[in-house]
Amino acid sequence: MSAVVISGTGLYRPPNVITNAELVASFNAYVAKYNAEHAAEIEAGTLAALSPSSVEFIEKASGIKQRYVIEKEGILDINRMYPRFEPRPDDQLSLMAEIAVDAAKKAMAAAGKQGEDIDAVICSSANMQRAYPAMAIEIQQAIGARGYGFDMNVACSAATFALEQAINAVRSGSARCVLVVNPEITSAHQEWKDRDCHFIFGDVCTAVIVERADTATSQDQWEVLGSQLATQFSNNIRNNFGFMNRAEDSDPNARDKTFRQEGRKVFKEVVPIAAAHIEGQLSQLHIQPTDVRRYWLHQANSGMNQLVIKKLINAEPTQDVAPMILDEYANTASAGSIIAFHLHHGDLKSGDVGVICSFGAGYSVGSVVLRKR
Ligand code: CO8
Repeated sequence: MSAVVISGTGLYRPPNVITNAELVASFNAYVAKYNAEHAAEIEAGTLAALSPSSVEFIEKASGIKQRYVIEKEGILDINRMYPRFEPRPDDQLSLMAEIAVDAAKKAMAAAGKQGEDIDAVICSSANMQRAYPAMAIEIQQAIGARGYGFDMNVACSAATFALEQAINAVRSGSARCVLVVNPEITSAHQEWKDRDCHFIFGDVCTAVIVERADTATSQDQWEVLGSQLATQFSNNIRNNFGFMNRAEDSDPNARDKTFRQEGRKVFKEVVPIAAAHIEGQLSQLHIQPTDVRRYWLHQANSGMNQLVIKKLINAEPTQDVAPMILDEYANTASAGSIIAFHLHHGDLKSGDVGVICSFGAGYSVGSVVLRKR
């Protein structure tokens, strides 16, 4: 059986930045307007006043300083507070496919691949733009790939779970070279009106080429030593938006139809799950956690990553051991650990071992152990 390698990655970064200061100014203007409009009910005690947000809270609680978004004006408009996307005709490339193709072309260039070299496309993301046809098939056509394509969703672990499918497809021989794309347009399903989570997410797309080692020509190859997935049901991160909303006669704009979470519970419960997961996988591979040169972890909260690393190596984490990209990109759902890998692997040497690991909604955790060739 041929070894499997990651031979190229690509990143689409949206053109617009929203800083915490801009976000909080807009949110607090919305809060002032809401409270003024509902002054009588608030005074009578029949409605709770909304509380303002703060830059200090956001940075201290999460480590996030800004986020990239595809469209900014609609989000900051206090009479709207979600992005404004133009609907496109069916014969035009859809937005999600467009950002996926951008990231895919960069990953293909890094791996030295043409469209015809790719024989499977997996589009994996926390939310799909439509039900069907699969986004992956539209992307497959746009890049001129052969074979097959399919979509999948495991929320924050969508990328690592897709990597395992790609690795297994190459190992089993059902594909020789797989493109995995993670277009995360989180701004469309983030709740920008809720101060508990309005600062969390950003838009982005990542792409990874997974192929047989004996066909890889890239200068930058990472052999897959193993991948491991685990899930455990939890309602602590949930979004009830779905195709049955209409049949249920429920309000499509109700609060439960966008992202919501019990952030503190998630923090407490997911940290030990993630640390134990990585430790267990490394142990099976006879690798000590302290012998791992770099951890490319899910990017949801800087404190969470510090605790995971402390549990693993019993030392203070540094940017060198576990690089954070959260301050600049915010939480990009499944793409976070892949962005960290994409931006922070160039300095590693042949033989160095690294771990990509995601954790989040589901709960779900996925890890891929790599060795630089
Ligand atoms: N400004 C000021 N104060 C605030 C704000 C704010 N914006 N928000 C909350 N507060 C207040 C609270 O009301 C609370 O006040 P009080 O003590 O009086 O009740 C106080 O600050 C503390 O609030 P929290 O306990 O909520 O604060 P935390 O320290 O727990 O920090 C975090 C909140 C940052 C959310 C933190 O809990 C966290 O990061 N948890 C982990 C979350 C996580 O990892 N989630 C994973 C989600 S991502 C995922 O799985 C993908 C889902 C699919 C993608 C969806 C895309 C849209």
